[in-house]
Amino acid sequence: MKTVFSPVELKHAPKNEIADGQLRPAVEIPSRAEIVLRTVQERALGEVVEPLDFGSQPLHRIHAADYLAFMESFWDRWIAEGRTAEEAFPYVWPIRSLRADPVPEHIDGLLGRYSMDAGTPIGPFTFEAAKASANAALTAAQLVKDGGEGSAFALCRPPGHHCGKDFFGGYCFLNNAAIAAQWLLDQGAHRIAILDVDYHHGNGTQAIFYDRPDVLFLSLHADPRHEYPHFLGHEDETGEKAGTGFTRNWPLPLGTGWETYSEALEEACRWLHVYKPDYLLVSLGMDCYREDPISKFRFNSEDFTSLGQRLKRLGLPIVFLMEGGYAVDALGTNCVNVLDGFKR
Ligand code: SP5
Ligand code: ZN
Repeated sequence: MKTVFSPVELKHAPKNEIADGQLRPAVEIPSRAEIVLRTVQERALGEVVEPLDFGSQPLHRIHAADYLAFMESFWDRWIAEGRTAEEAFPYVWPIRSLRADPVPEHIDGLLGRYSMDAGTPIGPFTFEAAKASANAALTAAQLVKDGGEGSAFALCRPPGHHCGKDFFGGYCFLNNAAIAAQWLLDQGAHRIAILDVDYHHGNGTQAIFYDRPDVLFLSLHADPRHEYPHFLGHEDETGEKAGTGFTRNWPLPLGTGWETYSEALEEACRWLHVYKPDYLLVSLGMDCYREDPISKFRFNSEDFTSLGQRLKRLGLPIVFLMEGGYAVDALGTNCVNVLDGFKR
């Protein structure tokens, strides 16, 4: 299986995040991608290729033009404001009773207007890295569509599944899976399924496709009653309008291990079997691991192999896209276990 990765993805290098009432060391850091890359090479998963540049058009198919313009211009504005902090955080949001529009002109208003949380710093090279990450997703999709590959791995960083049409958050700035899904549809595919196995609910991806039947969104994750993103990912969210029935969520209790997880996974696989997508995109987080520093599931490293093996049995063309996973020492092993399990 080929891996798609660009060193430009490493240029987003957050120092801190706001968590637990503190400025804490960031967990979504460049070494995550480096260890996955190294393990891909050590275990000879397959060739590593650089992404092609798909330009801005595929981004505009998912994200709002004003959001993309904000992301593109943000760091220059931050500097022009005379801000000296080496990374930016939002602190005020247009929640209930406040107006998202008109879009503010003040830099702090803009940050809040286009974000969902205070845990996702923006630095000088954040958007450049996010675009490289999206290009990795698109290139992996193209390898499977035109390159004669039955599967490909987009080593995406920063991740994508929390950010929506017009907001960043959850360490995500461009929704890589959504961008790749829409690109495949625009190339002539009829139905795409996205299976999100990151520990956190993929709120951004769900919201983007919530009213559409051409993208089936399935997510297994920690119950949002007890875990980030807190405000989406409940069992009763099943889509709306033409998309009714094309979203499914399996919120699972804190402490979930492979035994419980795999039962929910079997249900998700049945949905995939019925839907018969042209392509399956897997939002692949490794944060279900028992040692993950911000998560509370109990996967062992071998369970990631089982996950890959189960996905193989679906017999679908598949694009893996990396999302979360913060136990850096084991991240390479856990990620390549999925991909290796899939190959076997
Ligand atoms: C892509 C992805 O996995 N994003 C996750 C974003 C989670 N951000 C908020 C994490 C808050 C964790 N709080 C628990 C801290 C334990 N000390
Ligand atoms: Zn996650």
